[in-house]
Formats: sequence, C-alpha cells, structure tokens
Amino acid sequence: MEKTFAIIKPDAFAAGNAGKILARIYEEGFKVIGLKKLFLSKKEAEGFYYVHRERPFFAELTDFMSSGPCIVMVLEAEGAIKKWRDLMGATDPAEAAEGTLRKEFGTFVGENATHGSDAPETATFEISYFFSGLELL
Ligand code: 3AN
Repeated sequence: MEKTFAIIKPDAFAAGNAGKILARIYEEGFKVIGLKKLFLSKKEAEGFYYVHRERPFFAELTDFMSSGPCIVMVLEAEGAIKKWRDLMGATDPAEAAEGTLRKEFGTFVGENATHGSDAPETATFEISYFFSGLELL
C-alpha cells in the first residue's frame, strides 16, 4: 500500500465542493488515513511550496493557498500517488480529461481545486509537513 498527500484547495472548499470530492475519493477506493481542515498562513503556504519559490507564479500561488480554509489529507491505496493524480487530472482544468476532479471543480491553472504529491519523496515531505505520526494511526 502506498500513501499520498492531497489537498482540497481553498477554491473548492469555498465553493462547497469538499463533500463531493471526498465522496469521489471513497468511491475510487482510497482509504483516508488523515484529514483536517486548516487555514494556512502565507508563511505556511510558502514553506509547503518551497520547491516552486523561483517560479513566476509563486506569490500568486501562496496568496491563493492562504486565502481561505482548505482540507489536507493522507490517502492510501495501491499506487496511491499515480491513482490520485489520475483522478485529479491535468494541472490546467481546461486540459483536464472528462470525469477528473480538476475538470469538474477547477477554474483555471492557478485555482485547480486539488493538490497531489508527484513522487514518493514529495509525498514523504508533504505528509510530514502537515501530519505527525500520531495523527496517522
Ligand atoms: P501539479 O499540482 O499538477 O503537480 P505543478 O507542480 O506544475 O502542478 O504546480 C504547482 C501548483 O502551482 C499547481 N497546483 C497550480 O495550482 C500552480 N500553478 C502551476 N502553474 C501555474 C500558473 N501558470 N499560474 C498560476 N499557478 C500555477
């Protein structure tokens, strides 16, 4: 079993889509190992997206991620990292396939409803950024 880290981002939370996204997560066979609602500070968002600090959209991205509450989760499944990225769809909702979460709930590349780790090392960092071992029992 593999674990991945996922976020229901502030746009999807504010639009009232968190319940629908969670329903999809369960329907697709993920186990929800950890889950909490957070309202990230700008500094916390910057720490999370540190790898993107040189990208031109870093300020926009961290402003958005600290603009309202979100839900952070640890999901478990066979091949969870790829499985969750497949369910999310392409980064840009305009390019995301039918039936994916970003197609259904995303607005544009900067506000795309969900986040998912892109590799095992990233998942390890991202899970430990938000959850202690005790929260994942
Ligand atoms: P993904 O989340 O699909 O792995 P990345 O790693 O390319 O995508 O980008 C990280 C986050 O930065 C994305 N979730 C997206 O919200 C945001 N982002 C990517 N490209 C842009 C852009 N051109 N303008 C604004 N935000 C962007």
